[in-house]
Amino acid sequence: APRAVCVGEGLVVLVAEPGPLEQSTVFHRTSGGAEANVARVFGQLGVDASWISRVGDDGFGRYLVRQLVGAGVDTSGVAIDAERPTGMYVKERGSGSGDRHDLAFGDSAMTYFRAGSAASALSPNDIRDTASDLIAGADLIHFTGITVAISETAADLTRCLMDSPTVVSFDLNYRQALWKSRPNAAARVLGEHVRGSDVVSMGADEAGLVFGTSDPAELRALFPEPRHLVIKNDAHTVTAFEGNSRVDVPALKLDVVEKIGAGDAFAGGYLTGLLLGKSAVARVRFGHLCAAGALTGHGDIASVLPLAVLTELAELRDADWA
Ligand code: KDG
Repeated sequence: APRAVCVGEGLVVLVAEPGPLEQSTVFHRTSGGAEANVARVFGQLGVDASWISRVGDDGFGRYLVRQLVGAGVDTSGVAIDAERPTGMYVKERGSGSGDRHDLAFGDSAMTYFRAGSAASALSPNDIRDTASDLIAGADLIHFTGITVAISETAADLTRCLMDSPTVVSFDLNYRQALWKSRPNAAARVLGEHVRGSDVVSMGADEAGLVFGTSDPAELRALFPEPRHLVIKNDAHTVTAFEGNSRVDVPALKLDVVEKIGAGDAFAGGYLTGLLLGKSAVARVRFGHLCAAGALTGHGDIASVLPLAVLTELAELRDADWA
């Protein structure tokens, strides 16, 4: 099986019932964190996946590790940090009416409790020892703009990863809240990571916010460096460049319940397709099919179809696809 390593923070997710937070009395606990989510998709699809991270020496940290192990992910590269807590965030679900009427149905508000978390202490030290073997043996390293943004030391780590000879996958994952103390740095630092990676994915909307354009051709002109550049136009279509070739693949038409986590599920599917040597169209369809699992539920985590089913659907004729 292909081997992949995902590097980034895992977060405990508390879904408030009902919102707004001032009135929430019940919280449903689940788990998230972009790179951990991707690792779990890999695990479900039979990719030999490892997660490199730091968690607190607390019940939430143990819970996150257990979730990853349950999905078949190797957690030998996860350090337990006795000094700092496991990060978390609270999710208030939009309903389009009722308590959080300011949020559209399918959108959610995220409130982070992660400053000073165990994972914010990620640094190049975390890829020495055990983890250095994981990195050396991997076919792919995946991380996102969240890892880049959580601290200076974590950004030092992502720069080390970019310098490694392994194929590096970078998902933009622009989180405005994580850049608010230095809003002008986002375009420069994230742009540097786009240029330094081999496989890059970004949402058209976030690309517009960070780089000033959502147009796939303009983004390709801005970033000719990564061999693979994937632009996701919300739920509608995904444009994937490989070198100079371009495919546009429509998404499935779904009743969207909630979007958080869909990008990670897409990345897990797309990258699995890449690791398995699938065509560009099949890779994007793998991504769409996995994203569907996240879009149709409230969790950040997608449960994905078995690989054999994904493969069959990815090979449909265009007319039978969407
Ligand atoms: O992509 C989903 C993630 O945003 C969510 O799981 C939380 O990692 C997270 C973040 O930092 O926003």
